[in-house]
Amino acid sequence: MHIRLIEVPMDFGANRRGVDMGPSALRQAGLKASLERLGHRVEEEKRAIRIPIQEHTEEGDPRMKFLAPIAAGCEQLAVLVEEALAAGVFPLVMGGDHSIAVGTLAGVGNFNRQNNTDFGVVWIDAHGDFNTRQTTPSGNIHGMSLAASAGLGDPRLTHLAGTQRKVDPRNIVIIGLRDVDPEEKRNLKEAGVKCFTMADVDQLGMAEVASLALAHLPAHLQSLHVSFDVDSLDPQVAPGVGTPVQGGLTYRELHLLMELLAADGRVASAEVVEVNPILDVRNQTATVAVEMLSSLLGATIL
Ligand SMILES: [Mn+2]
Repeated sequence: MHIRLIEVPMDFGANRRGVDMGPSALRQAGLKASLERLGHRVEEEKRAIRIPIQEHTEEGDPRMKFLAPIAAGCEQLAVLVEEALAAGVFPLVMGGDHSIAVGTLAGVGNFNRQNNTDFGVVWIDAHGDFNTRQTTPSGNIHGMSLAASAGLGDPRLTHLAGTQRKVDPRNIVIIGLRDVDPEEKRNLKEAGVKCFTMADVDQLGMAEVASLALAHLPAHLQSLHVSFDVDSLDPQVAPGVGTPVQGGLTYRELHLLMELLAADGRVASAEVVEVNPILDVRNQTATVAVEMLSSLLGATIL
């Protein structure tokens, strides 16, 4: 496969600095070499996405903190993702906090619209990221990115890179969910997003969860986008994240999920977000993330 690495050193969507160094941490953990060992051709997106320095920037609306720089970065990202897909290249987006998904999904959505195709989203995350300006307890936009991509919330996010809804909420599955705000819960239910919580993983096992998730994303969806938030993993495995939540996926559970997603054969784009090297232990979190991405992109045991 032909893969293009797109760096988005975005830290405006989360409430602490450090995730802007996520791309460096992933590179240090050997992302490129790991993918090349699998036989992929890996190239760099050379047009840098410019993210201003947080301390030089106005926070703005406290219910949508730093909306302006986030929207500007996401507009740039949407173009790069769409261009990669149009060139038949797999965009692998390295965050950055999860607010960047607004840009990634705008790019994927626009590409699919252009081609009259449809796609599904596999959102692997401890959180729903399904708040709006009205329901957010924190004002952090990384908690609104999936909702915005599904057409919910402030038009300055939902209309980014085009006024249309980027993804049909019925074509979204969330896996690993364990920390949802009260009103966010209602948003998820009303939108009809299919959620697999940690209780589902515990009761059914990951093999069954993956099978149900893929069955929810039927064959008329020609491609899948995987949005991998490293806080889906248990903090013991992935301590270098801004918003850790106990009781997360084990290494083996997420590894199996990635292998089963790869075996499905429809994954055409992916992003990895919320790696925070400041909070990490000897780059453990980025290292695990690279191993998971390698499995998603075809590494097999035998
Ligand atoms: Mn997230």
